[in-house]
Amino acid sequence: MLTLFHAPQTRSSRIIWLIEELGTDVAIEYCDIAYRNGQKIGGPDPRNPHPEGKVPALIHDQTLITESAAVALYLTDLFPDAGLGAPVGSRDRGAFLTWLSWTAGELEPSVFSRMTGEIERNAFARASYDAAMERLIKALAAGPWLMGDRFTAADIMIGSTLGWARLHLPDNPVFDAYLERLSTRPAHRRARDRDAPGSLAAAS
Ligand SMILES: N[C@@H](CCC(=O)N[C@@H](CS)C(=O)NCC(=O)O)C(=O)O
Repeated sequence: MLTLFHAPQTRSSRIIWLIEELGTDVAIEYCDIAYRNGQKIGGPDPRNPHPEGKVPALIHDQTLITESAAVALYLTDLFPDAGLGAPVGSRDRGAFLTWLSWTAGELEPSVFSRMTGEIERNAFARASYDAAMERLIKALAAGPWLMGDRFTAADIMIGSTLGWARLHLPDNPVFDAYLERLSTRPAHRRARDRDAPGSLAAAS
């Protein structure tokens, strides 16, 4: 049994997208969180098993998995037939792990340093941001997906970050074309419909 603890318009939204791409059955527990985008919006939800009260948190039977990249790896390993990951021993495994980790370790901090203005005050932050953007543009320019012809969970991790951070990225058509390709995926649309509780009912 798989259960995802989720709050709308947060990093757990990308896990709903992944679940839709995988076509697997995962129960979604909509829960409260204390902060969104740095703003206090409530308190941690006592039902949420994440040690810091954050989302995403995934429970698989008795096992708790947190951190989006770990959740993405866990699910793609659990459902290898969906072809959204890279099994141990496959040629793509190294690149796949690299992009998942790079999103959390390099891309997100770079985007935050751009959003907070840190890159204007700190030469190292500026250099890291520029390097991240250069690497990403180069990787996406070949396309259609991050790792070439095959769409993977790394596209979900990177694509969701680029989506919410688009205004803070360089004005480069490579980003727009990539985001456009991602937005036409049926699973992406279905994930948006499931993001908030009752959102489908509200829309109809
Ligand atoms: N590195 C974590 C970050 C998780 C995270 O910060 N999630 C935010 C939502 S985007 C959250 O739950 N915030 C609530 C809080 O800080 O209390 C991941 O990628 O899973």
